Amino acid sequence: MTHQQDTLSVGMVGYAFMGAAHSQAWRNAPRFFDLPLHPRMAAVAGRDEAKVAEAAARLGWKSSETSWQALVARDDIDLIDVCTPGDTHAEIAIAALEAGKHVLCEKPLANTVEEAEAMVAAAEKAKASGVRSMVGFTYRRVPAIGLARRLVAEGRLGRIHHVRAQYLQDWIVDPEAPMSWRLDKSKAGSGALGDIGAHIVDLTQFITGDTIATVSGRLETFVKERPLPETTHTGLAGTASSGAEHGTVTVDDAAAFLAHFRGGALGVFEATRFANGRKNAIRIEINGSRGSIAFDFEDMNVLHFYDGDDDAATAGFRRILATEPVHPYVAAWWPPGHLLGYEHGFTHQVVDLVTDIAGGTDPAPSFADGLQVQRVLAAVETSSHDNAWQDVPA
Ligand code: SOE
Repeated sequence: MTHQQDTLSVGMVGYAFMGAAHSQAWRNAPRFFDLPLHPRMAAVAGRDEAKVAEAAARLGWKSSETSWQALVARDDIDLIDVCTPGDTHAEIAIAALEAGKHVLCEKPLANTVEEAEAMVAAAEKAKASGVRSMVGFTYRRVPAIGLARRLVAEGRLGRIHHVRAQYLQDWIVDPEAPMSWRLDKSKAGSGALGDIGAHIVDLTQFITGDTIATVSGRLETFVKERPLPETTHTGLAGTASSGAEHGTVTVDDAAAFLAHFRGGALGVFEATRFANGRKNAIRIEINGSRGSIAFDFEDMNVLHFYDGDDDAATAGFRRILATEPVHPYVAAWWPPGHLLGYEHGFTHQVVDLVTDIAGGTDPAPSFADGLQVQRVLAAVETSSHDNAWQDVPA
């Protein structure tokens, strides 16, 4: 499927926050990792001709298109990278797969279970002709998270009893923070639940190798009306317009839920954009019969590990700096102690995807994994609505 033997020609849709992160990854991956195919940053698509051309020049893309359809129609492109809001994921990804392009799609996979199911069907069909697809849960590719999964898989935690996960942000705690697409259900599907709750659902299932069977949750929208934004945005929250016009927030500001894993573990989850002072805190603690691990993305190079087999006199959580060459992905970067950051997960994602495409293997997380996370999110919404525990279909 590749355009030239040793090249993977990439077209990206969208060029805002995620587009910038993905661009950096496509640029950096071949500079630090020995890749089997060389990514060629062929084109970026967006609706505004001048802005997309400026973004192409700034982010390193060779050309630009003013519609995703034009991008998908180009026969010099092997892979479509979807970095748009959730309401367009299904349409773009399915069209790209049907055109024989590999697809990398931002999380959450879609805005509804139905859309996600259609995407999985398209991905399964395309797979028969060697077309690959992946959903972008990049935090899986933080070295300390990879180490956590390895410890669980090696049995170092024993049987898992507790899974505790929080994703805490505060970028809309100010009631004057303006409306944005992330606060609009028709664009984003859901609020904190899908935007950041999806990450902790994926991460905890990735680390434990287990899946969530049933949930009981509550969603809350603390601020229901917000000023409409100015057209220019600064940061996630943007800038409010000086006029008094307001829009209605149609998604959750926060989600809290209990979960029961198929393997028997009890889970407690929290996803919020109102945790004043917490900027991007992804906190995960897992307790097993032999030990525990604890992680916080605000100190993302570190994994805390408690080994219950240690001598009682000296046992305690040890702070592992996951920057050794033996830790996942780290050997390609800097010497020990020279820390990695947010953007490295995106680079690792490109490395894994390109390696799978070249090797003819299935990338993970697959669209089916994305659908499974979507089912958990939908179950939390239903549980909140019905005030009852809700099973997650296997
Ligand atoms: C905004 O809440 C956001 O950018 C999410 O959309 C990302 O998935 C998360 O990684 C950081 O926060």
